[in-house]
Amino acid sequence: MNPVVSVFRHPPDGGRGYHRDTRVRWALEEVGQPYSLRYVTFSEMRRPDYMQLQPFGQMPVYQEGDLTLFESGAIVLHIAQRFAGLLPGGPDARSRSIMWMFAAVNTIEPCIASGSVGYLEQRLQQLALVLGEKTWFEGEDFSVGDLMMVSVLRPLKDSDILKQSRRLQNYVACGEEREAFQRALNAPPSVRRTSGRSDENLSVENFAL
Ligand SMILES: N[C@@H](CCC(=O)N[C@@H](CS)C(=O)NCC(=O)O)C(=O)O
Repeated sequence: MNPVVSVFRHPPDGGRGYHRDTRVRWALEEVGQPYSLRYVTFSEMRRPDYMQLQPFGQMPVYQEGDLTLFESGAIVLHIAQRFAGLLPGGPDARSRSIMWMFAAVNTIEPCIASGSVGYLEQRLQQLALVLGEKTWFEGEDFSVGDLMMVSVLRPLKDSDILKQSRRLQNYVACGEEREAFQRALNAPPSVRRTSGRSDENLSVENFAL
């Protein structure tokens, strides 16, 4: 049975792919694994049956047979380990690729969430320095580390802070140009929201988007 990924029925970002299901669907697209979607509303995410799957009442949730996972980082790592295509062959390169994945969710993403511009500028300068003129962190080969780093940096792409770094801007653009990313971004068009509030009677301000 194909994996099932939960996605917002009415994505508050209007379908721009900034929610954390995109990284999961991108990973599945990269490895060529077909999947199904479960559309959830904010209210449904508060129901006991959903909270048994995701104790914080958030998305994404990933279900594959008897396995249920939450936390987008854990899900993407599982996909990379379960299906070929996102982890390099050599053990050292594999570990480095996973290290970059953690750097994205554990160092860069919290820094973005902190809202501290000075702190973020410093981290991004350091990140750009390590990337150098390489296309990806492991050189020519795209890996799960890049998938997660691009996913985390994407929401900054129109901000002055990312515009300061040609390298990181190119890096994000290269990620977004990948066919697998485009498939993840453009599917499923049916969930796109054209106007209006995100969900029934629950206020969006109270949620992590
Ligand atoms: N650390 C979690 C964060 C999940 C998260 O913040 N999900 C957001 C959508 S991107 C959400 O469900 N927000 C609704 C809420 O917090 O109620 C992950 O990476 O999966």
